[in-house]
Amino acid sequence: MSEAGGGRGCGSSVPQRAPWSLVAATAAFCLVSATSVWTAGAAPMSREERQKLGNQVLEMFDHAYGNYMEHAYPADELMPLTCRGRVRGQEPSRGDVDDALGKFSLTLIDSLDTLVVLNKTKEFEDAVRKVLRDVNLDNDVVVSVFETNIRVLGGLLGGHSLAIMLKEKGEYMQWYNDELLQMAKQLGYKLLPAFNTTSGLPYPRINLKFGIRKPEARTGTETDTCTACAGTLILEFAALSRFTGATIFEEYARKALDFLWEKRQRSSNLVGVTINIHTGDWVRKDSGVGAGIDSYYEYLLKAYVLLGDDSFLERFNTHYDAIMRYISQPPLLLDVHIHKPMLNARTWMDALLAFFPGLQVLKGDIRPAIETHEMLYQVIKKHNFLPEAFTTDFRVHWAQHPLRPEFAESTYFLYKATGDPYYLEVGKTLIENLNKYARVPCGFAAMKDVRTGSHEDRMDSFFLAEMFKYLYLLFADKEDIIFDIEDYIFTTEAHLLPLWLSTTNQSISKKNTTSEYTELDDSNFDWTCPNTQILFPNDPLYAQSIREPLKNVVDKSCPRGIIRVEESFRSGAKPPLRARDFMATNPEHLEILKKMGAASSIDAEDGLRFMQEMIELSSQQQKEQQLPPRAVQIVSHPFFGRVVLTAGPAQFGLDLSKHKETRGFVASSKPYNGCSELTNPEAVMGKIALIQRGQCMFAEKARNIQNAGAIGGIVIDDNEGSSSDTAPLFQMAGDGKDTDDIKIPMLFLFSKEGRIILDAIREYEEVEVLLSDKAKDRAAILKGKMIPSYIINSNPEMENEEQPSSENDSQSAEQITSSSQEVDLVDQGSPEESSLNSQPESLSPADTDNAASVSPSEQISNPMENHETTSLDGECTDLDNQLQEQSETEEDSNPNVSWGKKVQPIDSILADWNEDIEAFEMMEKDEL
Ligand code: DMJ
Repeated sequence: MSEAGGGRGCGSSVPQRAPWSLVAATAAFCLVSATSVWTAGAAPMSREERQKLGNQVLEMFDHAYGNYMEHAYPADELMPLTCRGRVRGQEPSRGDVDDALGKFSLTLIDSLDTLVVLNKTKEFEDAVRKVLRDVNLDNDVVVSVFETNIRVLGGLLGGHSLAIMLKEKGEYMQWYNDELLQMAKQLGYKLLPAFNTTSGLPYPRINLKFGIRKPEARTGTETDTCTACAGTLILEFAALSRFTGATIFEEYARKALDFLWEKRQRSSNLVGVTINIHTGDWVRKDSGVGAGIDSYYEYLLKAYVLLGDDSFLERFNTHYDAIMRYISQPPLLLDVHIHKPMLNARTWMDALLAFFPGLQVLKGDIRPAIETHEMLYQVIKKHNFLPEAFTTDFRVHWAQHPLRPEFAESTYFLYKATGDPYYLEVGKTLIENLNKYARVPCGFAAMKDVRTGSHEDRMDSFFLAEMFKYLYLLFADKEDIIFDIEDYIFTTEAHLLPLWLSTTNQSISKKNTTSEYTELDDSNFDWTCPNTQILFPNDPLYAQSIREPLKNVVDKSCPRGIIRVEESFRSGAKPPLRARDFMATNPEHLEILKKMGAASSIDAEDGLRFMQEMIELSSQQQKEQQLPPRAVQIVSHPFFGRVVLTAGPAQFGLDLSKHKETRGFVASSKPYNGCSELTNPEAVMGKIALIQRGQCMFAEKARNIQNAGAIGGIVIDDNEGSSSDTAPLFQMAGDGKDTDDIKIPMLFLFSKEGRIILDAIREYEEVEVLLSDKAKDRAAILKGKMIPSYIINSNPEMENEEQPSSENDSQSAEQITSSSQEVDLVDQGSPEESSLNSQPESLSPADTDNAASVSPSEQISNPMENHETTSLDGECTDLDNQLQEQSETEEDSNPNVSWGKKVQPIDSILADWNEDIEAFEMMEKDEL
């Protein structure tokens, strides 16, 4: 294997050999792995335990990959609840999410190099043969250029990179003759028409068969794309060019990056979330490090590492400086406006930003990486997973979690950089949570709602491409991997590209490197190499000391506003009018409102923030009027609580958030619509009645089944094919009359979720469910039942032992029920059980969220007053102090950061006023 020698060095401390030789293993191109120097802090984890966890990751991968291959392949993805493949066009459309699916066996391609990392060489060889035999890249499907690039092109190139490595070793893949590379090239040519714009930014979508322009293409009318979509191509495209010698790919990807750089907001050096591909105007001017932008930054730094082109590092460092100045408010990363970077654009963060600490490790900026990672970990500990979006005071903003790997990625890189065994414990928790909450008989299911624990029929391909790689590598020693991972760089989808590409076919970069960078202030560019041995040579407690002050940041968080603003009013100036206090009948308020944007730039900023708060407040209020979703958990054999369906609540009947859950066997009512007195009361008596939606009011159905003796009801949508994946949940309204007579709980399931219960009845006859506000712990559910112990413990090793074959889990579970491994939980008193019992139902995360329903900015109507109040109960002092210190430090070290000084000219603010309001509204609409 040749070494990477082409890239620009990092100053004199860079080792002569392959400066980025640790890129893949540590993601820290200048960091020396600190794993060997660790001597104190969190208790070290024994080799034995690490191996055990590594084996557990292997078993989990087998469960995910095996079920995909058995039940879904050649479809793009597995639907783990219904245990079948997701074929585009055959399922209700989920919108943009489906643009990753090109009928090209996505999950298989995305999994290729994971197989090699996990030492499954034989399976890799089989998988490559299948790809070559079965995959068609010429389907009449419109796909996302970004997703196809990172998952499919990246997957083929990662597969090719490891195929040639294995071939060179002489044992496996001896027959391989660059076939994956040829496929990658074919796909590369299919993507090129997307770049046919004057700007060079690619269209967001392309038809694999018909391209962009042909009438049959059904695409090519888009005007906007996201920054990450246009800026996350260079690694794959450059690798394709350098592997094949066809320079065009690298040229096109470079041109798109050049254009984005040109269009950066010149005073803030930030980029927006979406850009017009024809005019280059920013469409969304909010800027963060998460959704829509994330991997643009990642690829600038990694392109420098892989291609050795200084211009990429210069750009990255310029952006990084801006990110740290405006977006980073450790431990938070908050979106701002590109042209008003001191103004936060929202009060919530998205889960995609969890990759950023890993990128900071690569950059060598460890402290903020540790801080943000710690904050994220505490959010995970609160909700078991990272919700898609969460507020600055750590409430759930968007409750979904599609098993994203970003946090595992950052955990891995932080472990490699610090050697702190704390990060191994973090990884262990991730494994436990996946097994406990996401594992279903047929794979791993995304979380529909982290608060209820309900599932979605979805297992994205990135779960196999990334999650298992990072988790396995976290616990692996060098000898556990059959090749030297340090010779590779990870793409954003964790595909491996060899560093020796930096010295291959370099002519492209030489030819196209622009010389515009002379205009930049070179002092921004950090050419030195942070090195963990220098950063904390004698202080193995370094990482711990950074985490320590943050250890209660989530549990004891106080709602926070935009601290930098609040600080400026502590001196006694009159606090600004806040949205929550505004009364249209108050003349003083109206006067203040009139003044906003007219008298001074500070007033204008107040006005802008006021508008932002009004919009947030109104959307918050809308949300508050809605009851949170509920859960239907199937507890009988063979589900044992492992399948949780998202259910809509009713505005009448028993409120499941206030009462104990209702548990019972299900029975279909007759008539099925439940609109008249039931003719089968004996069948539904003491059971949970299933009723079809339609033909009469929900309340009428409830009364009819209640009169027949049912203890609860589930209304199933009559609209065939409807699903909570594709339609927003709603609550069942009453009939306009007094509904106090309805005492039983009623829940609503869309047709697809309802079908899972109906199918279960057909197959197993007796189906028992739990109606509740959130999924219940399996140990508590199964108390007193004779069930296999692996179900309780989620102990995959035992699951393996007990499953006689790789047949589907339902059958295996059936056999195990009567095996000698049965456990009676009556006497066990597991810790989970006792903690569940000791926790009042009303303290569920969902309720807590509801209780704290006022938005963070609203709660700080008077910062001083609020500060005192919260300090009194002793809960918020640390965070407040820390944030105050941070704010003071920022002001000390960077005069630009002072709110009072950092104001834009009033006319520029006024000019942007309308656009901002539109942007806020848009943000609220499309969330991420
Ligand atoms: C992956 O497909 C890639 O990591 C991408 O860059 C964004 N995130 C998803 C997984 O969350």
